[in-house]
Amino acid sequence: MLLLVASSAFAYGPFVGPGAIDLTGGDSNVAGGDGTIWSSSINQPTGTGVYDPFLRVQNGGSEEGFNTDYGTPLPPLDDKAGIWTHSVQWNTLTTVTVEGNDYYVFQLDANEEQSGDRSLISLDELQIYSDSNGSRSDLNGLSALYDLDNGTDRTVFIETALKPGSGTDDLTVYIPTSFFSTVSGTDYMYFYCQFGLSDANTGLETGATFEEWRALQGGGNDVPEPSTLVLLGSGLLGLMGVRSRKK
Ligand SMILES: [Ca+2]
Ligand SMILES: [Ca+2]
Ligand SMILES: [Ca+2]
Repeated sequence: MLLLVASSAFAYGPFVGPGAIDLTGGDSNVAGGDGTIWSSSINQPTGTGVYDPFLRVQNGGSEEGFNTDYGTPLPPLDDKAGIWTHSVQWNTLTTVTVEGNDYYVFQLDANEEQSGDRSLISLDELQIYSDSNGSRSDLNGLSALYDLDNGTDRTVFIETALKPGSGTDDLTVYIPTSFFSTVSGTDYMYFYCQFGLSDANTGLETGATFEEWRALQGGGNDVPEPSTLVLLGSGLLGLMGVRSRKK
C-alpha cells in the first residue's frame, strides 16, 4: 500500500516547540517573539548600505565565536583569523526602517556539507554586547544588550541546501535598534554566536567549513522603498496564516 508521509519539501523538520524559529522551509519574515524578524532569504534592502563580513567561525560539531580585533597569538574560541573577523563600531551600522521601527540587519553565509541531513544547521546562541575596547580576547564582565535566549531558549533552524556553499546568504535577521539605545556610536559592537549545539546525528551540527556573518554597514538611515515595505508587511501577515494553520 502507498504510505504518504511528511509533505515538507525536506526530509527533516519542521522543527516545532517553544523557541523554535524554523526557517528550513525557506520561510521569510518569521517573528522571533522578541522584536526580531528572521528570514531564510530575502531581497536586500535598497539604498546606501553594503553587507560587510565581520566574523568567521569554523569548527566541526559545534562552533562559537565573536568579532574582535584580538588575534595574537590566536583568535578566541572558534574564530577564524583573517580580514573577515574584526571589530565593528556602532556608528558604521546602517539603520533600516520598516513600518516605523528601526533595525540593524545581519546576514549569515553558512557553508555546510550538502549530503543527507548534514546541510541543516542550528543557531543556538546569539548575543550582542558593546564595549569601548575593540580588541577583547573574551567578553567576561559584559552584559548582553541583545540575547536570543532572553525569556525563552530559542533555536534557529536553517536549511543551507536552499543556498548551498560559500558566497550565498542563508539567513537574514532584523534586530531592533531599541536594544542598543544606550551605546556610544564610537564604541564597538560584539556579536557572539554559537551553532550546532543540538544532539549529535541530527544534521544540525556544524561541518568542517566556516560560517560567516555580515552586517549592513555604511551608517545612516536607510528607509526601504515602498515595494520592499509592502513585501515585508505581507510576509508578516503570511506568517500569521502559516502559524495558525499549524495549530
Ligand atoms: Ca550540518
Ligand atoms: Ca538557544
Ligand atoms: Ca551559504
